[in-house]
Amino acid sequence: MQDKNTEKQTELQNADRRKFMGKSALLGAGAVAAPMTAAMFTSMAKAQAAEAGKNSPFVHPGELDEYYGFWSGGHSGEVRILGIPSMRELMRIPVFNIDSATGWGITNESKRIRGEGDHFLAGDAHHPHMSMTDGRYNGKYVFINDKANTRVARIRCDVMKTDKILTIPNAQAIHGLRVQKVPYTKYIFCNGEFEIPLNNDGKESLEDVSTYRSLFNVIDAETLEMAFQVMVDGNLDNAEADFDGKYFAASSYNSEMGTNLGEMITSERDHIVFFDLARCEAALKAGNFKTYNGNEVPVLDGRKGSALTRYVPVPKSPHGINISPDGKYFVANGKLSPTVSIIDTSKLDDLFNDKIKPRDTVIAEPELGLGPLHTAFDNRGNAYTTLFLDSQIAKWNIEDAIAHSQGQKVNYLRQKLDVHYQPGHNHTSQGETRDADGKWLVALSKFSKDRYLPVGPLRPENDQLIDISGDVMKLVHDGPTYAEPHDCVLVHRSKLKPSKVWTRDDSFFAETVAMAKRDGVTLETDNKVIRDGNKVRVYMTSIAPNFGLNEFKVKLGDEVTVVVTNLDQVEDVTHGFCMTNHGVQMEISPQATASVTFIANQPGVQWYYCNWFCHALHMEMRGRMLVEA
Ligand code: RUQ
Ligand code: CUA
Repeated sequence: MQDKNTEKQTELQNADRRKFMGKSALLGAGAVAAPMTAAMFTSMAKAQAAEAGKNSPFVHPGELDEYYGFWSGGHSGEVRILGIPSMRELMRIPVFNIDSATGWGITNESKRIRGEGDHFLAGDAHHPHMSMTDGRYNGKYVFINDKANTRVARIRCDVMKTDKILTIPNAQAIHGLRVQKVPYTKYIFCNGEFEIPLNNDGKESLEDVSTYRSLFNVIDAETLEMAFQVMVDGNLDNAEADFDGKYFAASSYNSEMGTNLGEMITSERDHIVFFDLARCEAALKAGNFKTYNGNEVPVLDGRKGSALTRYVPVPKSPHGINISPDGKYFVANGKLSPTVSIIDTSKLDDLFNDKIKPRDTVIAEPELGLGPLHTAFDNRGNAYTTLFLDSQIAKWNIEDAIAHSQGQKVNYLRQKLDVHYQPGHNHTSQGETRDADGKWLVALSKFSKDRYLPVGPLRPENDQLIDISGDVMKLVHDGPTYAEPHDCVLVHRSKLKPSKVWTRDDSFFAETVAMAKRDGVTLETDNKVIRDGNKVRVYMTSIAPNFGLNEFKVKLGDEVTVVVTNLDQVEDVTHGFCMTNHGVQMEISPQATASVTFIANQPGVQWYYCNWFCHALHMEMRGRMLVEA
């Protein structure tokens, strides 16, 4: 946020920077040029004269933001919560990563949730999406994919912790992920991006590309278990759901099934594949599926010619697929084509009943600029498309674009706004739901270049906040972020009611409670050491600034499990437990129980301490593990 003078200054600097960016952007591009017509310029000039919105990005000290932003943490593997419009980072939720502060990946509770993928230390999160009821956020869960290790995770929005992680079989590299919007999020679905042999056991078809497939994955949202998979032609990239509860869509940039860049971009058109949910469920019921790789997950055949799918050709290596909040149009973003393809959802029934041809569903293909990747929407019929190569957001009107394609002389382009630099996703406030409100747009720019103080060769990305409430878009804030947050969603704060303290019967630590019960221990009152062979379980309470046990004794080589229960009732009084020189630490928030298991492999006096600041005597909150040799 800046005053008038610095604003002018930055504008001048920008002109210079952009010349340089334009060149470097086009170098690797191989893209088609999109000349702007004179008419486009006039209409844009008009728009520039129009009013910018007056949304204030200022959230003064002590004031609260209007929206929760759920941000992917990219290849950091986490999810972050930002406040919008302040763009302040409010919390980090470890998911696929290991987190030293909370003990995610260290505690027994998190290891249970991390399950079979617990040995992975890395992840690549892309697409966070919240569960919905009737096309509106319901505040229950946020789902996120892990491209790196073919997983999907679920975050509980009451406590903002990951509560389930599923490794997807038969597929490789989960990319696009969306939730069913209507009638409610029964399913989430996600794309296996990389093509692999159906039975990928290394015994056959290693080289024979004709046996490679990508799978569309449908997951039960409540159990987070596989419902079914659909085999397709071509690979799969991004995904989207309609507002009728009937069709899912996915984009394919490699319809060629090439294995190198040249092969992947040969076709002028790739496709969007549509899935008919009812037909898929019927096929499943009728047992029309096969299984692979020795697991039980049903795989339906949705290749070309199947009743389950339809393939709509669109130019060229499409990336994002986004639906307008009125449910009328899917917009496929051309990436290597300067166009987006508008697909009329009201024509999908006819398409699936073979009354029309796939291309008949494409009612307009407006030209927007170079490198369209993703489109977001307001509540006034406008769409906002990121132009990766042009480093711009194109604002355009959907109905005008359709009228234009029908031969009417209307300008559909409203404005192009420079962003810094090279945006991937963008997202409007509640724009993927019926509650799209047209207030804010976030552009997730892949490069920050010169926007911040230099911090070494590795730079942050740049998430920019744009006021879209007026006739023209206005850039109001630059937000540096780490490790490519691909995507985010902006959820009005009224949709969420996070807990302030844990409840003692929470399932998050239920197994630890059950273990205590077997040991005859009441976690809320007892401080006890239980020996079971060379396994030692140490139960202690914590209440600022004391651990219930000042010391406990074990033998060298014992497997020690420390269970800490935080008895503080006061909001925000979190304790920690760190055993020095053992790589062990964890968070225990108010009314929670957390546990960690390690080997007492060093003799002598080993101090443990509380590492979340809790009290004036926080430094004194420590005790001794006495290890007998
Ligand atoms: S997708 S921009 Cu995962 Cu576009 Cu990254
Ligand atoms: Cu308890 Cu710091």
